Amino acid sequence: MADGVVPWPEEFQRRYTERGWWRGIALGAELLAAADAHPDAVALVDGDVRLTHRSLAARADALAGRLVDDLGLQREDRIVVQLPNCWQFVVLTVACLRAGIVPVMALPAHRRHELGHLVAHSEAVAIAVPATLRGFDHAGMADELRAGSATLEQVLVAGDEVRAGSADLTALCAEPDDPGAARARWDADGPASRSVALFLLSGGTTGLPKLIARTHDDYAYNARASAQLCRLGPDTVYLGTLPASHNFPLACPGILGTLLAGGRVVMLPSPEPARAFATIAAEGVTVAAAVPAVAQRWLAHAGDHGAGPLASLQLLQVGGARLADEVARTVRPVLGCTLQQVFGMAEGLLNYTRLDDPEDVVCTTQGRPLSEGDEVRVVDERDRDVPDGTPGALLTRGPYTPRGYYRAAEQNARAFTADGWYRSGDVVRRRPDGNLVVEGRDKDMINRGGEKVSAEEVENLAYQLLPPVASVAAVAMPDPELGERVCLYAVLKPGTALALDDVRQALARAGVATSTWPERLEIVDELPTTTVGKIDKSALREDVARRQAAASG
Ligand code: OOB
Repeated sequence: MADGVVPWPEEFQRRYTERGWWRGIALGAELLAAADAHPDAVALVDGDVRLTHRSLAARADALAGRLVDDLGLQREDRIVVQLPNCWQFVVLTVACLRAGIVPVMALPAHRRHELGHLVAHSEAVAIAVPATLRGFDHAGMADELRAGSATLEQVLVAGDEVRAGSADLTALCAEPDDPGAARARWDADGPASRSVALFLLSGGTTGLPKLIARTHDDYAYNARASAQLCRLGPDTVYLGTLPASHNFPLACPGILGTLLAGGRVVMLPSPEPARAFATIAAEGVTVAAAVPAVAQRWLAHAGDHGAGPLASLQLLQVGGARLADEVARTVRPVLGCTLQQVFGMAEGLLNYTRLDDPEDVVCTTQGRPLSEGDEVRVVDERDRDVPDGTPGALLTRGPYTPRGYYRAAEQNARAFTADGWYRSGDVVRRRPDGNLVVEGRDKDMINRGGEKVSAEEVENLAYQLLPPVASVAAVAMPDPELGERVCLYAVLKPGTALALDDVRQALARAGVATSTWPERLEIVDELPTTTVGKIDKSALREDVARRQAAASG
């Protein structure tokens, strides 16, 4: 196991293997075996591009070879992957899994600030970006990052214009002349199943995102068991419209689960309803995943224009943030498909409602653990178990829940118990039937429509970048569309002034992802404190909700 990766204790590794959850097969090899069973079926669709399972596998094996031979990458090297939902993302991911090159799954919204951290912390030697996306010059940013990094050597660009000094990812993904040879190399020399397959990013409560090392054994199980639970098969057509590098669309069961089941993945870079509906109709999509904010937009669109285009859709998974029970109840009547609630985390544990659960369970709970191997405790402030029906903090361990963050001893001491339970920071209630209801959270995070913003990170940036600031607190403010948005409370130094626009400009100059930017600023004389002298964030959350209510009459 690579330095800085916290392993599962031997006895757990043995148990997970004996129970057949860990198969001892690298995820890339498992994907190839699945491709072999349906070589001529279409595996991947992105606009006009349609690749069969055979072609996807051949391109991935060839790309893996080119990354090593032409670009000098080696097994265990890290590559930061920041791509929109496009076919190259899938080919690159499978290529890395075949060769044991480790993708660090960045999000398209990330900017210099976040990517610089990811490159440094993972010691990445390469980064893959689109040329431009929504008017932003990603290739230019990647060049800047390379200039400022001691490790970063290769910039791979997906797009029509690839400047000198960068590698053309699309060209590198070309079909090989000799697919047999491209494949034989990795069949003979693939990565070990216990090794790190990829790094996911933590939703982040403490500053910048932490890296979560997911192994081949654990992540293959994550995707395979999820695919089974969701009854995916060769007839599945999965719509990948949430950012593909996020755990939910990647492997819950998502892109990897669909490919393992021999199904078809349709990549779509945005969940905008008109286009998503048209794509669902054109491609006969059977399964889609959404965050609650997207589900609500789809419901509204179907309300206005009808759900006719969704005739093929059997299952809509919703997760990433709490779905309101009232909204959940409208999914079947309005969209005509089964709803599945997914309460998961990049750190591992996945809870799903089951496809044959009664409507009450599907609409009012966030489901129950995926695996028999998942251990879940609900505890009070002193880590004592509370009875079913009582809200408490969620602790978990299991065959796809790693025992620590990568190279983060200090955070691990807080986020994991001494015997390896992960503290998810969610407050849940377990019903007697085993289903969990997410009641809230005790972590300092703002869940912006499924995108997780660390309050501490916003506060750190405010102190660093805003000279007028004396003290600050970032809190969630309620929002009808996204659930929550970021509100910044600030106490200013005497004689200074600060406007929301100043805050946003400073963050833009520092290259901070826009999802982190506060959308409301409240200047106050002092911040309320609790009896122990900490900033009282629940008082601030109530305060901003009150101000919003007052403003809307
Ligand atoms: C998913 O993963 P992350 O890592 O972006 O965020 C995890 C956190 C959870 O700890 C919880 O606070 C929140 O997101 N969350 C939910 C939820 N699903 C996630 N809160 C309430 N209800 C839900 N259904 O968000 C994620 C990963 C895999 C599958 C699905 C979601």
